[in-house]
Amino acid sequence: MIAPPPLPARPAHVVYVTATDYGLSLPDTLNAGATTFRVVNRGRELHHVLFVRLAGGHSAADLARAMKGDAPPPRWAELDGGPNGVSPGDTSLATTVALRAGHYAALCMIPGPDGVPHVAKGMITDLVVRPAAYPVAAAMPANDATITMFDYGYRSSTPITRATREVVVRNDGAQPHEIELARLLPGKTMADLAAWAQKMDSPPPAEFIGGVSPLAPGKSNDLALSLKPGHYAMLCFLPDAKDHAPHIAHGMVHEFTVQ
Ligand SMILES: [Cu+2]
Repeated sequence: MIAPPPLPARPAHVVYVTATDYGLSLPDTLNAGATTFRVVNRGRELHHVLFVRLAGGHSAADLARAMKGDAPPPRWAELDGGPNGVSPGDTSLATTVALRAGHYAALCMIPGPDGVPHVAKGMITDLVVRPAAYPVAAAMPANDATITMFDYGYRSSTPITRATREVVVRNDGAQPHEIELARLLPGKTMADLAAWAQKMDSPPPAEFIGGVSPLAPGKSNDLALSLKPGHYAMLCFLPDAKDHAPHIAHGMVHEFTVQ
């Protein structure tokens, strides 16, 4: 009997997902286990990848239909994160998702200037995850900080600095949450970013560098950081379950400076 080779501490390969206006290109089949993704944005609008695990034999097309209008994801769809929004022309930070065998949809929920989420323009595709030969949890990378998301805010186990590399991001809230990481352009403030986010119809006062796409309560992703000096904000744009206002309006913003 041949033993499987030992697993590297960090997954050796990265799956690059190409985003265009309006499509996502990625493999249609992957193996279960900790899988690291980066989004390459070849479009003119902001894009991310959100992995949604589908139960009950549902497909990506079923999910697209169920999410028409402003409807929240249905009960059979579990938000599993992924690499969050990255500015046009850039490649996102690497985000690791513990894929489990089954059927997923990969999609972009970010709206354009017209307010229509990209998923409604066809930016959604099916992903089949095959069973792996080893336990999924064993392959998640080691980490040096944990960021906890809650209703409504972020808590970091240790300050985020230039030296911070692997971060576990976990949702301890009762609602889904995300981390969108923005680096403010020189001279711009959080107020400028908040004002821009209301309409998104002008060039943003920040660079979006990725993060963790929406995660269901209790779920986690790993985020690989390598931050250059600057003024950053992590934000959650998800609509609130009660008043539908984006979570940034409930104070879900964390500003920090990297020296
Ligand atoms: Cu949130």
